[in-house]
Amino acid sequence: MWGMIATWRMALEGITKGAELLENGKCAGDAIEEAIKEVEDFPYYKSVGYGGLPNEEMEVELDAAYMDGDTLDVGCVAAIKDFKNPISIARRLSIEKVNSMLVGAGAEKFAHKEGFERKNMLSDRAKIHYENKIKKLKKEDIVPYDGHDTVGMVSLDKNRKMVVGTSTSGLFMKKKGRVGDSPIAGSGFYVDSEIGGVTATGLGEDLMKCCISYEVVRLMGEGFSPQEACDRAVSKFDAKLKSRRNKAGDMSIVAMNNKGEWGVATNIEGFSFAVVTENEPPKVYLTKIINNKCVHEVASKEWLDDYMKTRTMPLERK
Ligand code: SD4
Repeated sequence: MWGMIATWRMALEGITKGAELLENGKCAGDAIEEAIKEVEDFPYYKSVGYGGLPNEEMEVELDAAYMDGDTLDVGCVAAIKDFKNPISIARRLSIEKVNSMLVGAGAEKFAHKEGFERKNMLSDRAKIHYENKIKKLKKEDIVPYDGHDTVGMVSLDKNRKMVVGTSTSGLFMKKKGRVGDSPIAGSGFYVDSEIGGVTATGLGEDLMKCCISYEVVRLMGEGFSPQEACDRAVSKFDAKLKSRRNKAGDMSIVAMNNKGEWGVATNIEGFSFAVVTENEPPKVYLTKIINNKCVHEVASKEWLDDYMKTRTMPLERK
């Protein structure tokens, strides 16, 4: 059995490419890297790679991580600027025994020395979003945009190796140097090939309070199905944050075990995700929450068409 699961509709083209690799016997790491690069390179996604929205200072600072479920190696970059594919840098770092998580200037120096491709990641479209936001600021305080479209993917190959990867520009209008959950093991991602893998998207500051990805892998290791493990973790942490702090940030997680079974849970309406397995062609699903449980429906053609139309629609300066 092989398969991939990923956060958000934007992962569809990536997992389709990853599936081809997995089907042809390539490893889970190659599938993840190629699939995430596809999302990083697509200019119309506002929260991953090129075209990602900038921080308060109009700089695109990116976070990414890669984890190998066989060796438990983890590599991460955080707040890195001006490199085309942060996921590839994270993968390269994952084989280092020390210095495997690098931030800012240190990450850039490493990437430069290793010959990774440089690119100005601020697109014209992202600049317009920034300028429009700045104009609105005369009326309101600066607050990070609360949309959240980090791409996180789990892959399983024919040899039962599992890998997880993430890539994000984090929150729009974040402070310079702000790092979310996406490059933090246990919070934004976790994988153990003997059990399964998980990745999260949502408000990083809250996801980190829960170490949610590790918790879901742990629950799967205790025998829960991916769906039960996801439902349990999201409802537990959503309730905990609400009781201790009166509110819980957005949290959505996707999981796959080493048999290719998958599960998804969220505390928001309208979460979408993409899945492919040996038995199921690449598909986008939408979740609904019914009685604290997440129910998944295949996205309609109308929904998919509308998604691409709104993403690529011309953007005007206000
Ligand atoms: C973060 N979890 O940096 C990420 C946000 C997210 O698109 O999912 N962003 O907090």
